Amino acid sequence: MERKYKSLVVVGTQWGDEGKGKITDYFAQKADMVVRFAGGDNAGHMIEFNNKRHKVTIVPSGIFNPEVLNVIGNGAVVNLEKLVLEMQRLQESHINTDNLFISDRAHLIFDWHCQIDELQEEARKAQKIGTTKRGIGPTYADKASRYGIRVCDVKQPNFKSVLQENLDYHNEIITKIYNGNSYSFSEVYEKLMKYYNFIADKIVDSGEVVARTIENNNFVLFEGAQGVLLDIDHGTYPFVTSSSCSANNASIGTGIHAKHVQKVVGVAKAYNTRVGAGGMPTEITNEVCLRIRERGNEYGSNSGRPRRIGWFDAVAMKYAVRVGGIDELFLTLFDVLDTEKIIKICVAYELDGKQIQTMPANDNDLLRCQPIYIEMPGWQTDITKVRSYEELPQNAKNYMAKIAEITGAKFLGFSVGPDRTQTILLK
Ligand code: 2SA
Ligand code: MG
Repeated sequence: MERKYKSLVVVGTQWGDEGKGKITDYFAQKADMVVRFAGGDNAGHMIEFNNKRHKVTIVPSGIFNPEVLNVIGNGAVVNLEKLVLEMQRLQESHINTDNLFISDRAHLIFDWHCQIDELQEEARKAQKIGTTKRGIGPTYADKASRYGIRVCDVKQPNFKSVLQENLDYHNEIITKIYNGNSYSFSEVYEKLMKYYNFIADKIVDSGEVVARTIENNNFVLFEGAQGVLLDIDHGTYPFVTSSSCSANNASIGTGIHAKHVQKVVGVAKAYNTRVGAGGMPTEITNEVCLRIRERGNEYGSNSGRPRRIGWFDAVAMKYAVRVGGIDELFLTLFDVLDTEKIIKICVAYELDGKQIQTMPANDNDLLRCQPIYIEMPGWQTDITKVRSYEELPQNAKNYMAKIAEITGAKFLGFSVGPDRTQTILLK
């Protein structure tokens, strides 16, 4: 791949698990820096090369390239224990983590956030979100309500009293509202310092280092987590995550101006999946669902939950392309559809007797949307060994062309398997 950009954002266009890790890794091989700008260890980014599969949840996917600097930006939320354990796991696999840095402005996930996440889910009745229980929602809620603790706070002289007040506040919520387990100051402080000391020399002002890298004409890759349909503002609220996972947040979540963001690549799975609750108009539960789930290994990479499966939803994709400012799409898990005789694409919804072509704002409305499909003949050929667009069977080319036609987006490439060699650029 030629290096054409100074900055590029890779985001998911559906409900996460589109293969962002793989596509980020593809571009990271030419990048100078990879930056995470949203989410926390709720993400599960898989990268496979040399017959070995790696997973990262909070460490940026650029870590597999020794020359690349990796930064966790201020828009991400960080569980220091999880971060350090992930770094150690990578080191055991001979992946060097010296080039990893963390924003001084990132908010910290504490154990109480994880417990509150779990207790809130239990307490919800009709509106269980199906979170990953990684404390993501409670940490972003604290950030917004000014109860958050940031990386830069830990070394302040008054930190112990700040932590004590913060702990009292969370203990109160946990015990009085949810009847949960409280925390002692010493257990929290000692654990925090143990892991903080591992990363103390990695703390940076992410805006400063990212801006400097771009100014020096180097290539910065912004790595999204989750997907546009899980975005706190533009996703299927309330069944969303708690961060802005669209490309718009690449600037806010790292500390640079939006004018530095040159191009946005949206990763789109060849069908739809969703893990967690909420409307999903193209969901299927028949034998096609079971086949796709097995062929695509559609289980939560952290939680192991079986993912819900659906046909490609072009209405949702068109929406994600618009909201997400997506310039080009990368089609992933294309080979999973190899065995299908008929492949459906949802081109409109029927809501209360009317055809619509945009996503409704309310999840109750989305639940009532009936998909209107077109059917396309499958290619019924193994495409995992395809290494150029020209080698694709005609029906597979037609499928891509149809998606491009309906969504108005162009394709930059596609992928036919988990290995690095199975990622193909169109031009
Ligand atoms: P949370 O934990 O507060 O962010 O959950 C809120 C919703 O966001 C969904 N979500 C995800 N969806 C797909 N993949 C995710 N990452 C893991 C993976 C998930 C896993 O890669 O497989 O292991 O289960 C992810 N993270 C959050 C979540 O399902 C809720 O719908
Ligand atoms: Mg994932």
